[in-house]
Amino acid sequence: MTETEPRTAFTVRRSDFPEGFVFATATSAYQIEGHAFGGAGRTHWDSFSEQPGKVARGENGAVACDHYHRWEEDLDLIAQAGFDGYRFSTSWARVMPDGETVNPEGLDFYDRLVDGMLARGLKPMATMYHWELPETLARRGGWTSREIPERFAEFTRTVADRIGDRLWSVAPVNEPWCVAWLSHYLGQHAPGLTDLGAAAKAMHHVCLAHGLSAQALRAAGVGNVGAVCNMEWALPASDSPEDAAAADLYDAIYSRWFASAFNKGVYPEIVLDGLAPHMPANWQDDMAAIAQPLDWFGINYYTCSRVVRTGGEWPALDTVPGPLPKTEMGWEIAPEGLGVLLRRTAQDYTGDLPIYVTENGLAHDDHDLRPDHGRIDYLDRHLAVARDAIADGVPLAGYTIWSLLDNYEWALGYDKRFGLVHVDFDTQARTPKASYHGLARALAE
Ligand code: IFM
Repeated sequence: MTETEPRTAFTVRRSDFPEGFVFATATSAYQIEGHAFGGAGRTHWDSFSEQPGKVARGENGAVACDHYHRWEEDLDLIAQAGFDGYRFSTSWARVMPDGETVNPEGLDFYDRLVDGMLARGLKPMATMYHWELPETLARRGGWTSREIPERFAEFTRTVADRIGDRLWSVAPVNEPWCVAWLSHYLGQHAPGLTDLGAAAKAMHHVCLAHGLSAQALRAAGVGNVGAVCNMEWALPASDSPEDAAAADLYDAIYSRWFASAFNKGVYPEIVLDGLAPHMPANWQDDMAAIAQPLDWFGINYYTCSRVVRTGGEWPALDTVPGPLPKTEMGWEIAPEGLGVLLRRTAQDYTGDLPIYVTENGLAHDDHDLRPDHGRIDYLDRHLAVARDAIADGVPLAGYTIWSLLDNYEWALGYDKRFGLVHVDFDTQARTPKASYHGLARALAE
């Protein structure tokens, strides 16, 4: 096989990784559970999807994959593939429909789910927040308000008091860049704002939420607390110094802001140059609370971006399509970037701390159940890069595939299929894809 020929079977296998390396797969609450069930409250995604033009076909997570009722079948699929762990998330609006008052059914659901994982030998890897903000809190300003980090810490303590004794690992917030920048500056996710002032506040409050929650989790006796940040490999679109500077700024906003705040307690100066006038009052006083000691650091990696300098107001940059083959999301397939970001994160931010790839995967054209060889190829190439990073000394301790199931891909609705398992959204039938079977073989070897 040549380097460019697509792989139709995994070449990488479990034995290529160190003893104890954790292979897992991931989902998130709103994307799979079915928020119409079990007394969950309305979230800002419910209201966002009702706004014309915000979400493809106006789809929402009311039913999603009906995981609320089918969780046992789904956990069986994870265990039968030979995974060691399951990265799931808890919905704030399920546990506290108005953001403050506990819904016992919500806590009961996560209790059953965690016990179900343990019964199947799966490590419960929890994320406390994967984007479904209770609508009541969204109406009070959401992530632009300082109230949210404090309420969030309360919520995570409530979850920890119920299931914290059985969790293998916990991260407070999934992909803080999406919570803040994508949702308040780029306007692509709920609440859909395009406002630099709101984005600056959200960029800080989501960091504070991480820190206060990490403190609350530890106070509740929970161990193995980490962080999950998404990173993109930012490349200048041309050789010009302007594009190089724009790519550096893009990288700082996307990939360095959170890694630096969580691990070093400082924000990159190059980003503060633009955000400082809009930051919440006395934000500097929160930096010590943000930089809580962590047990591990997670990176979600999917793609690279080609950055250009534009005119106009700070940050005056944009991205343009690049030349590499693309996934169904239109994202370039650039496994090399995973290696670059793993090495840089260890070197500049986390040192000896274990790093996990907490998400990697692709949307593939799986509508008709033909073998998803493109997914096998994508995952195999990224796994090979992860293996090589370990050989170079990166303390990478695990790798998580997004996603177990085809699910609700946020503003793009149900059309983009990321699952190892196909979901028929009319019947809710689950059908493992070729990648699922191939992985099961690779993990067994
Ligand atoms: O589906 C999302 C997930 O919710 C967070 N990380 C990226 C995935 C693919 O876009």
